[in-house]
Amino acid sequence: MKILQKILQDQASKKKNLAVLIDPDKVDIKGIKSQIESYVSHGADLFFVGGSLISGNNFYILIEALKKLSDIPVIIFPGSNLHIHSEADAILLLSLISGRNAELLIGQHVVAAPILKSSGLEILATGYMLIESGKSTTVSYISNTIPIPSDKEDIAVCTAMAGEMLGHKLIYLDGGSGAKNPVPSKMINAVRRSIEAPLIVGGGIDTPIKAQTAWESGADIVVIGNGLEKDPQLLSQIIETRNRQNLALSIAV
Ligand code: 1GP
Repeated sequence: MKILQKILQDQASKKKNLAVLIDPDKVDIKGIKSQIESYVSHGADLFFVGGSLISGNNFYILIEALKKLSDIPVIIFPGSNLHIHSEADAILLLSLISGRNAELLIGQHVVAAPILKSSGLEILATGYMLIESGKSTTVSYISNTIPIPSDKEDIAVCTAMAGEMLGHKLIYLDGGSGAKNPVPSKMINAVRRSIEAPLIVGGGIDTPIKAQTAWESGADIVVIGNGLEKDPQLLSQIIETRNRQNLALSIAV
């Protein structure tokens, strides 16, 4: 089954997903096997692989290890058009619709298009929105864009609606990796009510309660990267929260 189809199916049945984001520059390749085995045994739903800056060969090694050691979909979350590897299952083709940097709206996509076309990767067209999160983030600096203020739900709603109308299959609200404040629940909820597309939410979600809040507010997929880098034990608590959430929703259906 295609990954988008599975995400849509889970959205329809109100099944919440957890994506574990792995930054190739931050993994210890020597310990990667046990790290991946732990993610698999705990029950992660998706792997996102990426970072704003990727400086070594770990990007390729990591994707190949994930494919070898698990059946969990491996999705590239690219920081630039250099981050393409056909061994992954899919790529978030991000268009930074909260910004006005033409390179990240369409420029890099034009350059990458022929490579993506022949890669065999499933292309997940994603309207990517940066939300102000209490401190300046790497992604905001690198992308040279201003995030949407966290109290401006109307801007977020109209941006997400426009992104969906332009054909994006997924909408991603991101506070940026290591965000001080996660995307506010009021904004998640307002966006959720204004679009049909599955909603991904990430950035600064580093406790079970923050993950629960994002899911309850309408996120279909919660992304956790930094929190797990700092505390690998967090995964079991977040998974427990996801399972409780899914059980409650399945009883309510
Ligand atoms: C960043 O949404 C992701 O782009 C995840 O953020 O690393 O803060 O979990 P964290």
